[in-house]
Formats: sequence, C-alpha cells, structure tokens
Amino acid sequence: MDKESGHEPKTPAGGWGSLKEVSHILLEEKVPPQRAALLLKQNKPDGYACVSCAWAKPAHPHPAEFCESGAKATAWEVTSKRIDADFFASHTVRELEAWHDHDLEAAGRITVPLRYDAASDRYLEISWSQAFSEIGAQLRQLDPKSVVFYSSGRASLETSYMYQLFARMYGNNNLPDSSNMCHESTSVALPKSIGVPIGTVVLDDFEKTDCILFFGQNVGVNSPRMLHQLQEARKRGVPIITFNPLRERGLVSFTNPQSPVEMLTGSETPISTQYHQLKAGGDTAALMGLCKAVLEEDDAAEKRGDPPALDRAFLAEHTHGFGALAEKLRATTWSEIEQEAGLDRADIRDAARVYMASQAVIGIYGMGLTQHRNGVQNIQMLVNLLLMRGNIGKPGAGICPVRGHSNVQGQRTVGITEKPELAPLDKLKAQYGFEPPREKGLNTVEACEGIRDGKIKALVSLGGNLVRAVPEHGLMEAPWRNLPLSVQISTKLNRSHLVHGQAAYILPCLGRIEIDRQGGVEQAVSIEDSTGCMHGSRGYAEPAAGTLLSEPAIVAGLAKATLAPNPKVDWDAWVADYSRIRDAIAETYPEIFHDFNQRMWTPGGFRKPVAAAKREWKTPTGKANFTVPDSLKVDPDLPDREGTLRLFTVRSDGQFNTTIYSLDDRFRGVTGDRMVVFMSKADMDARGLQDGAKVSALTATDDGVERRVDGLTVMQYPVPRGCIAGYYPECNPLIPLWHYAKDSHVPAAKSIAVRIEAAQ
Ligand SMILES: Nc1nc2c(c(=O)[nH]1)N[C@H]1C(S)=C(S)[C@@H](COP(=O)(O)OP(=O)(O)OC[C@H]3O[C@@H](n4cnc5c(=O)[nH]c(N)nc54)[C@H](O)[C@@H]3O)O[C@H]1N2
Ligand SMILES: Nc1nc2c(c(=O)[nH]1)N[C@H]1C(S)=C(S)[C@@H](COP(=O)(O)OP(=O)(O)OC[C@H]3O[C@@H](n4cnc5c(=O)[nH]c(N)nc54)[C@H](O)[C@@H]3O)O[C@H]1N2
Ligand SMILES: [Mo]
Repeated sequence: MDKESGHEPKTPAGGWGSLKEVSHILLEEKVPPQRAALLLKQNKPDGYACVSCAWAKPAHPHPAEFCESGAKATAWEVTSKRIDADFFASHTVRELEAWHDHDLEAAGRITVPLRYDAASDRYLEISWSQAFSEIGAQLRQLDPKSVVFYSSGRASLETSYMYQLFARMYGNNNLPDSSNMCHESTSVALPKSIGVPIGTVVLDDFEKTDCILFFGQNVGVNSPRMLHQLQEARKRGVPIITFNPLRERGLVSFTNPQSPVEMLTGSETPISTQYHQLKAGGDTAALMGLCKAVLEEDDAAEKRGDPPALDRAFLAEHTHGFGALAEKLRATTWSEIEQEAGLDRADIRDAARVYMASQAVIGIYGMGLTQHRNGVQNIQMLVNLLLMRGNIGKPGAGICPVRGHSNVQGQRTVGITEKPELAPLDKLKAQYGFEPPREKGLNTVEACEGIRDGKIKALVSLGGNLVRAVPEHGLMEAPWRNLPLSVQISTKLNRSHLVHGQAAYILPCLGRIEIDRQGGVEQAVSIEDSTGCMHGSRGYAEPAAGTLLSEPAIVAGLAKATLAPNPKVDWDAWVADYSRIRDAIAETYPEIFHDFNQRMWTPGGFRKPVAAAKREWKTPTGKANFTVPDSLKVDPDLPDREGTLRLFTVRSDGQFNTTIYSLDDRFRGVTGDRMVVFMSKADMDARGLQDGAKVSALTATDDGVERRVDGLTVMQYPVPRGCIAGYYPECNPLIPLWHYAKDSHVPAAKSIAVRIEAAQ
C-alpha cells in the first residue's frame, strides 16, 4: 500500500485485467465455449441488446461490441447452474437468509414456478396455471389502491407496455420503478429546464464535440462501452474534465481490450485531462463556480472590447431567466463555493477556461448528481452551464444522462410511471375501452412508506430485488414480511424472495439472451437506449429450462387471471405474436413508434423525437429555462455535524446493482470483501484509525431511530477529507427513508451523514 494514495490501484481500465475477468466468470458460471460465442451477437443490429447497461448501440459496431461488464452480465444469465424444486427440498428459507447475496444468485437460474409453504418454510413447485389462478383470486379480493406493481428497468418495451396496461385495467397507477431510485431526478429536472425528460445527445455528437464534462458517473464499470467514444475523442485531442470525489480508473486511463496493438504494447489512453476530486454533494457549488467564472470572463471581455464569453444570441432567442441566475452568481462568493465544493477557485477557473475555449460541449452525468437531496438542482445547474454558451441543441453538444438498466428509459416511454399526467390515459381509454385510474400512484419511496405503514397489501415485482435496493432495508424487512401477498417475476434467487409476503410466489422467466419461442416461432423484443434510440433484440441461447415462460406470457397470465375479459385486449394474441404488441404500442404512441415492426431493426436504432435537440423548447415559457439554486449546501436535512463524515455509496467492478458477481473490486484494489469504507488518511488520523481497522457506521440523525452497519473495515484511500465511500447495497441500512431528493424522491444515497465508531 502506498503511504499517500493508500489502496488506490494504478492500472488502466480495460486491458488484460478485463480479459481475465471475462474468462474467469465464463468459467465460474460453467458457460461452454459455444455459448460464450454468443458474446459476438451482443449489441449487434441483428443480435441481442446487452442486459447490463443502457449505453447506446452503434450502427457500425466493433467486431466484439461488448465490454467486461456486459460479458459478466451475459455469463450470469446463460450460466449452466440451475435452481429447481430439489434445491428448496435441501434448503429452508430461514437457512437461505444466512447466505450471502452473491451465493443466492450464484445458485443459478430458477427453473420452475414456486409458492412459499409456511409449514415447511420452503418454496414448493406449483403449476403455472395454479400460480396464475391463485394470484388472480387474491388480487381480485384486494382494493386496487393497496397493490403495487414495481418494475426493475430490464423488461422489454413489449412487456412493460403490457404490464402498465394490466396495472391500469386493474385500477391503479402504482407503477414505481427502479428509475425512482436512479434517474427520476433527470425526469423531473430536464422537462422544467429544456422541455424533454431525457438527454439530447446521440453517439454522433461524440465525433463532433470539442469538450466533455463528466460529473459523477463511473464509466469504466457502469457503461464501459462509452470508453470507446471517450478514447476516440481523446485521440482527437478533445479535453475531458471530470468532477468526482474518487479517481475512478476508467476516468483516468483506458487500454482497449479489443485493440491487439494496445494490448501488446500496453499503451493506455489517458482519459481525463483535468480531474477535480470535489466533495460528495459539492456539484451545485462547483457548477455555480463554473458559471460564475464564465460570467466574470464575460464582464472582463466586455471591458476589453473582446467577444463575449456568453452566447448572447442564443440567450436572447432561446432562453428564459438568465438575469435571475446572473444575479445569484454575482451574490455568491468564491469562498462559499470553495467551501461547499471542496475545490479551489483556481481549479474551477481552469476548468471554466477550457469550457469557454470550446464550441461544442457535452455534459455527462450519473448517480453522483441524481442521488442527492439536491439531485434535481444539480442537474439543472449543469444545464445552466451548458445553456450559457448555447451548448444544447447543436451538433457535438448537449446533456447526456447515463441511464442504468438496459431498458429503464424505455419503460417510461411506454407508460410505466406513477404520474398519471405522463401516461396517455385518454388514448388507452379509447384504444381499450376502459376507464383508466386518474389518481396519482406511488413512487418507490411512497410504496415503501405504504408497506411500512401496512397500507400496501400486495407487491408484484417485474424483476429487481426491491427490498435490498431500497433505503434502510434493515428496517424495511419486518414490514415487508407482513405483506399479505408478494409476487416476483425473476431469473435468479435474491433477498426479496426470502423477505417475502405471507403468500409468496416466484415466477421464473426467460432472459433476453434466450430464444423466446411462441407457437414454434422465435420472437424478438425491443428496448430503448440512453440516447432515446430503439433497438430490436433477438435471443440466441437455448432457454435455461423448458418450464420457463417469457415475461410477456407471465404478465398476460396474471392479467387474464385477475381482470374481467375485455374484448379489446387479446392477451393471448399478443403473446402468440409480439409484433401485435408492437402494433398496439404504435397505435398508442404513433409519433414515436409508427412502423415499429419495420423500424426496430434499423442499425443504430430509430430515435424518438427529442424536441430540445432541435432547439424546440416544450416548456411553459416556450424557452429553455435557467433555474436559480436554493442552496449550495449538500443537504439541509441531514447536515454535516461535528465529527460526522459524508458517506456516498458506490458500485464495484464485481456487481450489477444488488447482483454481486464477486467480492472483488479490482479498480479500487479490494479483494474478497465488500464490507469496507474508503477513508482519507486525514480522517483516519483524526480518529486514530489504522488501515484495516474494524468500525461501525451510524447515521447522524435526530429522529430517534438507530441506523447502523457493523463489521466495516477501513481502507485508506484518496477520498476528499470529510467524505467516505462504501458499497451499495451493504450500506443501505444507513439511508433514512425520508432522505431523498426534493421533487424527485430519489433516495439520497450519495450523501449520508454518519459517525464512525471503532469496533470494541
Ligand atoms: N457493471 C455495472 N453496470 C451498471 C450497474 C452496475 O451495478 N454494474 N448499474 C446500472 C445502473 S441501474 C445504474 S443507475 C448505473 C449507475 O452508474 P453510475 O452513475 O456510475 O453510479 P455509481 O456507481 O453509483 O457511481 C457514480 C459515481 O459518482 C461518484 N460520486 C459519488 N458521489 C458524488 C457526488 O456527490 N458528486 C460527483 N460528481 N460524483 C459523485 C462516485 O465516485 C462514482 O464514480 O450503472 C448501470 N450499469
Ligand atoms: N445505496 C444505494 N442504493 C441504491 C443505489 C445506489 O447507488 N446506492 N442505486 C439505485 C439504483 S440506480 C437502482 S436502478 C436500484 C436497482 O434496483 P433493482 O432494479 O430492483 O435491483 P437489481 O439488483 O437490478 O435486480 C436484480 C434482480 O433482477 C432479476 N432479474 C435479472 N434479470 C432479469 C430479467 O431479465 N427479468 C426479470 N423479470 N428479472 C430479472 C434477478 O432475479 C436479480 O436478482 O437500486 C437503487 N439503490
Ligand atoms: Mo439505476
């Protein structure tokens, strides 16, 4: 370990380490060579859309258009390991609760529908028809307002459309999804600022940009295919300026594992040209600093008689509210900015100089901006900075939220939302002849509150591992077990199957990589990527078991067993031929999905209309709106106090959300343990802690509830003073359920005030 930089490794992202990881997981999951060849079909125009992240899929893919993370996700799904009814004969649920998250999923693919049997504390096999009819009978007994239909963001456009229709015909808008914990801050911030809920950038813009700003996204792990675009941009000399409390390997340097020359010569491309390790939650302040530096330069240029630093023509024609922001910028002092951002003004000015020297700038961001009390404001500040120089709606420029799950953006596009105003309810009414519910539904935090308070009686989950992904899951587990009914549509065993309702069902489904045959005909599905492009996806692997049903078939089975027949919705016809589901989607959303069945195989996808990308502003003012931040402080509700540290939770290289592939994080020098906290030498010294010390973390709140995680090991790491990092989901017991982003309700997982106690 280095005295100064602690455990921080120095190797580039990609490279041989990446190939080693891929071969390791293929071996672990016993994926035979002919199945591993599937990887060549990943993200190809006639192939399957990767089940890992949502990054854009190019029209002209590389021969191997997959990355280490995508290969891991594929190996995890096409594993040779299986869970059948015998598995549960050998293990009670109580016993499985003691298993590590990794071991639960590593047991393999679930192959048969299961129902919990309280007498033996086991899941027992049940037939599909019995499962559907029992669940349907229970749902019919319940008040629709007391039922929640959660979805994780992996299910296809086809499944998602059927699922939202099922929920609405049943009688609620209780359609929370994983984006409620993720990019909901984007979905709230961007419509107010620029009139669209998604990013404005496409892959092509990366070829035209001359500067990239990177806030709070760990590209090397969470969207590694984007490293190709970044590497190509760097080779053209494009500066990349990063703001992140951790020096993430993929943002420091990259060796392309698909380039034989780079691999053999060990050459690496430095990625970030400036790296600013700001304090967690310091982004609003840092962005205020950047905007202030631009404004100051504009004033100075005017005095000198030089061209302005602001794009005045753009401001006049396209924007609203710059005056109020400028006033706030002038009233905000540099010392306030430095204090909150944890950066020096000289460094912020350096970044601003590069920004001002560029004509087409892309602003990229991830969970480092969204998962804060001020998550919405953080994003609006990034938009403010871009707007000041007209960097939205022109080639090579724009805002680029990096979405999480592979179809999380698409689920919203086809109606999965708890907000009735965002769903085409009148259209659904006309198309299917029913009265859709108009009352606002529950988002994820509200669904948790409902479960905690006993108001929710049934939880249906389309994928995901909700109890593990949510805040304070330690406290949530007890009320979760009181749910009268839980139904999980899943591929693998996880904690949410063990912390189950009184009646509990597991409905195992095909994954997207598998061939989905209906009536002997192979079906395809579709997804939307992070840049608003829709892609067809065809499975190539033989299903894990003949007993599995597809997700559309399961949703149809549940709907038919629950709802009164409706002559306008032929669930069976949809399942028999998915092109009919796409026709129905096209009828509901003609502007986006016209000629869906023909266009879904367009190389690079077909893009949905994004008005802001054409400088059309669908906001109440008819312009792009500047917004003025309320506060530069990270968190008025859970403030730093004497002796507290700001914990931010992150993902490792060995996980996909709650799916833990391995206990290692090679990019952060961790092996075999996820119960660690990364701490600066200064904070360790202040507490008399040595590297390797055992500690507990306790949330610093006054609400009378003790939230703690024990058994953590301190790792010395170059984190800004006052901040520590830990892993999601292990640290989730520390996040109060009320600690979420204003307006978007995204749990504020990137800033939790904690105290650290040495273990006795
Ligand atoms: N392999 C893999 N791929 C994934 C996932 C996965 O778990 N594994 N998950 C998928 C999902 S659902 C999502 S949403 C995305 C998530 O992808 P990311 O958005 O990258 O999410 P995180 O790993 O949570 O970390 C975000 C980054 O923000 C930094 N950060 C933390 N706090 C702050 C802050 O206050 N300010 C700034 N500027 N930075 C901060 C962290 O150091 C980290 O580098 O990835 C998707 N892709
Ligand atoms: N502290 C903290 N908490 C967080 C976050 C954080 O950064 N920090 N991130 C948040 C974010 S961004 C997200 S998106 C959520 C994620 O929350 P979820 O989306 O609920 O969780 P996942 O871990 O992605 O779900 C994994 C499970 O999905 C099932 N699955 C996998 N593939 C399929 C499939 O093809 N079909 C079906 N039906 N099921 C499948 C498997 O059974 C697997 O066990 O967590 C959130 N929680
Ligand atoms: Mo996410």
